[in-house]
Amino acid sequence: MDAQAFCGALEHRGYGFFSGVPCSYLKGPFALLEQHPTYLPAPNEGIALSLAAGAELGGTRAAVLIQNSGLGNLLDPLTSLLLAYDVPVLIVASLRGWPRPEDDEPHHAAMGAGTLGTLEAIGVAHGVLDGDPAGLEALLDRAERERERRRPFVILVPKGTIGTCAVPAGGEREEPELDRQEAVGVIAARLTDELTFSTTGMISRELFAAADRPENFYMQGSMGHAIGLGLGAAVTLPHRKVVVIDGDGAALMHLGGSALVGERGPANLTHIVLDNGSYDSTGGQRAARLAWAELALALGYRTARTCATAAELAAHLDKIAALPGPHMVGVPIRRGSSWTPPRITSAHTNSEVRARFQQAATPTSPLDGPEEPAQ
Ligand SMILES: Cc1ncc(C[n+]2csc(CCOP(=O)(O)OP(=O)(O)O)c2C)c(N)n1
Repeated sequence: MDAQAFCGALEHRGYGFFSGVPCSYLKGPFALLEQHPTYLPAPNEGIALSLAAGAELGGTRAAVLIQNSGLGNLLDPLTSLLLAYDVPVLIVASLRGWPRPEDDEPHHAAMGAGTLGTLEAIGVAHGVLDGDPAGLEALLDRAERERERRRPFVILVPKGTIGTCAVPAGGEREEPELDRQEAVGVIAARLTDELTFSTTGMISRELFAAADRPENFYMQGSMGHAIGLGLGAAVTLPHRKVVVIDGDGAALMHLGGSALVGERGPANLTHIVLDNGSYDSTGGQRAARLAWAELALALGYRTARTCATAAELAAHLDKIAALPGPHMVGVPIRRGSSWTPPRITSAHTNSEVRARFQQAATPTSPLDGPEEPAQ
């Protein structure tokens, strides 16, 4: 089905407010909705749903577009806000990992198999789009009937059901000097024995391509949680240096993790945010913008700096290697990339990534391991 026809059908039914977090299966609708005056790119799917509920309370029909992996972020406001206060919102969710989980990346398997059952378990009506415009109208009719009962409705979108169209260029700032490959290349060249957590999507694939090493934990899936992983490891392994390579969209998704970094202040943690102002891995959709260095200082990080060139980034990473953190390094990078790095699963299963990382993190058992530092 054509993306224009899909969005047109929603607007025809009176939907006038849109929010969401992108999925590559919904690239077409996102490209069109980004041009809509009342589209708000949400930091996470739960916030998208609360924005939509606010719009509904204000009298405007609202729709939220998400990847089914984001159902976990959205379940609380779906159950304890929409269902509890009778607020009808239309949710459009892609179906990664469905119908055959083995045809998709492993981090989509459990939610792919469990999306329909989860909705059934909480009693939210839903239907799977088949790419036929008449099928969409039938689903929107069902959404209408749920709306009369003041209930939400979920349209589930399998792979290849809605066509893509080009994402409009950002154009709101000067083109950064670095691209993702260059920035990750500079960082990777400086990694020795640091435990390194890289974020969901292309950034992890880029690190894998630049320097595959046991100390790399490629966190595909669980978007926004790389900083939580890094902080947990930094606090429990204070004798090890920990580097988190984040995307701006992911860092924003669970920004609370960064607040805890500032509050706890682990000296051995460096948080690098590659900032392209977009969700590049899912097609380059616009993301909310933040001044990462300024924000980190306000949160309590010990040092923070924006590095816009390869030379500046290299010199700064060398300098802070000898200084106590936590450090924030913001790196403006261009949207898009001249190549597509390979998937990590082309070489390693997730279990291998985890096992060799653990071996590198604690080569000896905790009993013979390094002594606890004095408190
Ligand atoms: C909870 C959740 N929502 C959405 C996605 C889909 N997704 C995968 S990567 C990505 C974009 C990440 O953006 P950013 O962190 O800025 O890194 P970039 O892709 O720009 O390198 C999105 C939206 C996901 N994996 N999980």
